[in-house]
Amino acid sequence: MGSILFLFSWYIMMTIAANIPVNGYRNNRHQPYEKKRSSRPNIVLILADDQGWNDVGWNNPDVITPHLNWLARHGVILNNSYVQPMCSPSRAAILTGKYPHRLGLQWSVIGGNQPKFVPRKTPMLAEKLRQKGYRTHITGKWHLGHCSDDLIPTSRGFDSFFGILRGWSDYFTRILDWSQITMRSSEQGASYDFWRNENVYLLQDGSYNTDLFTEEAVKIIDAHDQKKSPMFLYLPYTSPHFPLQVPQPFKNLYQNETDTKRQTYLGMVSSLDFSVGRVVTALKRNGFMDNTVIIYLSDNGGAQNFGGSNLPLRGDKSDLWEGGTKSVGFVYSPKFLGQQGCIHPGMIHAVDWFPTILDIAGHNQGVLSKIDGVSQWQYIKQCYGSARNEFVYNIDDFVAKSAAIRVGDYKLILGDPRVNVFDPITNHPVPIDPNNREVRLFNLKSDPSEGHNLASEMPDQVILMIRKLHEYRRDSIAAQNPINVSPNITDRKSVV
Ligand SMILES: *[C@@H]1O[C@H](CO)[C@@H](O)[C@H](O)[C@H]1NC(C)=O
Ligand SMILES: *[C@@H]1O[C@H](CO)[C@@H](O)[C@H](O)[C@H]1NC(C)=O
Ligand SMILES: *[C@@H]1O[C@H](CO)[C@@H](O)[C@H](O)[C@H]1NC(C)=O
Ligand SMILES: [Ca+2]
Repeated sequence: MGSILFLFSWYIMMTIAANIPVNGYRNNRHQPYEKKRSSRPNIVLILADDQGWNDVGWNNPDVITPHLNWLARHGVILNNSYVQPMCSPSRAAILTGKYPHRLGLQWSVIGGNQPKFVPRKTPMLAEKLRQKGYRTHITGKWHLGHCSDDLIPTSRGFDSFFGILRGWSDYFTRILDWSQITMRSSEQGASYDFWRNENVYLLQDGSYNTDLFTEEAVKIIDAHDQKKSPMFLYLPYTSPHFPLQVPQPFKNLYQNETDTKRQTYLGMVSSLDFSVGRVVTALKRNGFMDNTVIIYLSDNGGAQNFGGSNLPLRGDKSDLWEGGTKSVGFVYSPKFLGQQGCIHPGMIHAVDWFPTILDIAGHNQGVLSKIDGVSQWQYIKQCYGSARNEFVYNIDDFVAKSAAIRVGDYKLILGDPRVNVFDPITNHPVPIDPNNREVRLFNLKSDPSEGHNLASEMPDQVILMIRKLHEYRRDSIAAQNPINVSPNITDRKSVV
């Protein structure tokens, strides 16, 4: 108990300190002995799960994220960075550089019992980095295919995996059980989901998943030998995704929050922040900060029915509005960024991280073919400009029959903007309307909250953008939507 109190008084002090200008890590006179470094930077990619636009300290001062604030304010804040509206497609785009409609992942996520996955022939980021001599680790949530051994992280480029294979699980029991969420679902059964590499890692000590991922990350950092190789550490946390669970002291940080869901959710955001602080401390302690690039993103917008908020943006997790697709994020690196402490206005899409990270790793961009992403590294470093002027939000001609595209300041949405079957407010399954023929056009520069549909005023712009969508849809493949199979994930081999 005493140590918890100590921890939290320290946490409050950090919160205060985070608002005071401090020296960069390089000026810190307690800088540890610097190990000889490899010529290529370590890359730490931290992914939050369902953290909304209004759920970080730099967008909303009521959110207590001192470590994230510090890193963001001393790095480059990404203010025009986009992802897919849900977990699996977003993670697939980030780790392959391809739009989900070219992977068959444009519809919803990979269900807990669904044999659905990133196509086997698609090269993934960790494989490419490993070829470049990187040590590659993932601790956290995979959610890119789990129905057979050749789809899990250690078969897709990672030297080590510690975490969960599916979309979520109880933070303390590590069991996925839909009845816990009160969400009606076609998925039945409850099963355990926590792994070390290819093996079930059974842990029934009541520890909190966020802490487990963090402790593993710290161990990986402490064990890493920079003289031998650079490191890619992928940290896809499950926070603040449901179920709403957090150790009480973090909830106590929001005693004035009257919405109990929001209170717990914000506690989860602060516990995530606390974890990021521990990871950064480990990087500093090992003398790695001078040779590391940290990238922080959320995989999609906040889910309002589980405490998230995307205000002032319109929409929610699982839809094509800005609230579902505009991600919070930053890049921090005292060594490699040209501009620091700035807000980057450049347009970035999830598919850009694959070539951008390979660019940081010194990979020749010319040999990357058949991807949709472009390296944004030079633009992020200068905190201005972009390698793109347009991107696809999604194209689903198979299940939802909807699409959305961005060109310059304009955004076109065709059909039902939701891509999930659950109503975000009531949690009840509300089938997508594939016959919805609505056309919506917005100027996001003058109307970032998508309030004023310009479609009837600007028919030429609508036609131009529909033409562009047709070009992108040429490479589309059918949406994978297989029926559910065995619910017992620990018996993975029986599934396919
Ligand atoms: C960042 O994005 C928000 C939301 O779209 C926008 O309102 C704001 O003006 C942007 N800030 C900067 C500095 O560009
Ligand atoms: C909660 O509200 C009280 C009364 O307005 C205020 O004194 C206190 O500082 C607030 N606490 C937090 C954590 O915001
Ligand atoms: C799930 O599969 C594992 C491994 O085959 C087995 O030990 C366990 O009993 C199964 N659980 C259920 C609920 O069938
Ligand atoms: Ca998510």
